[in-house]
Amino acid sequence: MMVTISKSLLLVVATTMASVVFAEPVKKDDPGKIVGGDDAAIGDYPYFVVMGGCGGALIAPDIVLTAAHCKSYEGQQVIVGGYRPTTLVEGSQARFCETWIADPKYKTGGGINKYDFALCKLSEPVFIDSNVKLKLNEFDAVPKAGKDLIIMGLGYLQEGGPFLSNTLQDIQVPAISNEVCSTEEYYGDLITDSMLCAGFDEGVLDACQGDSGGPLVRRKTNDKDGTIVDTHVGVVSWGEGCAQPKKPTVYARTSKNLRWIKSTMCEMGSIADFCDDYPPLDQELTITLTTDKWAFETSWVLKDIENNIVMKRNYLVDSSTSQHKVLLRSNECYQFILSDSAGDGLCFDGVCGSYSFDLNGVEKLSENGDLFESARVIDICTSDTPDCKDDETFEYNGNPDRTCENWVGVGKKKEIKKKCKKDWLAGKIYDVCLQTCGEFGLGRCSD
Ligand code: 4AZ
Repeated sequence: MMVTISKSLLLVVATTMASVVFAEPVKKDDPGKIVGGDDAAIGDYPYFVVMGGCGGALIAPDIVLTAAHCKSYEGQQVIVGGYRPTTLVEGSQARFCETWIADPKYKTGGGINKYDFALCKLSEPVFIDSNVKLKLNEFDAVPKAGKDLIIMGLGYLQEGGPFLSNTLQDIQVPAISNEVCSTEEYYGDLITDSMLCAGFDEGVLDACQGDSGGPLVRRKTNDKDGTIVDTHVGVVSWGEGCAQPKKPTVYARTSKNLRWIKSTMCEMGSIADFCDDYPPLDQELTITLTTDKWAFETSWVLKDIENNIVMKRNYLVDSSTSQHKVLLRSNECYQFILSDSAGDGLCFDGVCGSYSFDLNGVEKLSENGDLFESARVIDICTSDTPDCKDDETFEYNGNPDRTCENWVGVGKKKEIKKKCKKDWLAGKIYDVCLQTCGEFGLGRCSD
């Protein structure tokens, strides 16, 4: 646990950023409420962004994720790879916030913030050359309670300030389950699913004013090649005071807002890889139709929500089966309109055709041709399918060697199936080990 305080601190009077004073270093044995961080080493958090009053994280070469309750930073200079409040160190790069968008779901009041997310698009991208990578957490079940997380920032060194830090501070704090964080002694019903609490019961180490917007990360180090992957699990958002017992910092939970984050990034014109084909056509719909004895009477169209025709078919061959594959966007609704020009459905002389829909390999609907006369309208809505890859933060029973691949994927097929079906937090292991379990027909990767 990192509990020592930096040795030489240039302390900035918070009220007037212009008046800079040198103060005595904060002593290690200062009582009570210090935020309690260590000086980070230069280069430890190459994605950390100094926003001037808030923190942020570079989540794509040209996008910073921060908190909505920080002011709009449009036009403001920021420091990517920041380590000091107003000067550059090795690895720091200054940019300007070109555009700033706060989450429209963001709400503040009563001392709390909901959906406290905002994005800033940089004037120029920053390509970080480091063995430390940052990715966004996709899994609501992560982090498990008790898991060590890291926060970093240049915020107040103690509740009420007035001193901000002159060097980037970091601390490790354990994740607290929402269940515990919603008990009366903590924050009661102020905690929602889209929040995440982290900190010690007794306080002592904590984020504070000025740390807002900064990332809460789960660090994984690959011992073999020394690469580090930090998973962004939350944005510093709110809390009662700083480092108070049973009043941990509450973070905006990254996994709960990925769709907004990603789609907004792409709408802002980000160069993030996933924006190349945004919004992605990643939902495969298969339509299978068997005609009746008067095939030419049968036709259909598939329309999107704006009434654009996505696909249409008119048939000719009697009593034959055709299969049509079309890629749709996630989380959108489409309309399938099947018509029979003679008004006798998909039937002739009591012999009917049929049709069925299969989304990503899962049958959604199958009907016989006698359910309509002239037209049958079917709404087809897609949902989000997580990328078909294992959650890299998964480790069974806290053992770093028991990852999806190394624990789940080793052994006989039957054994693997059993492991995949095991309960893990609120779900099953196959919810997080998509790829490994999928290979054995259990996860979403299965055919
Ligand atoms: C703030 O004002 C703030 N200890 C952020 C986090 C916490 C308190 C205040 C939590 O930005």
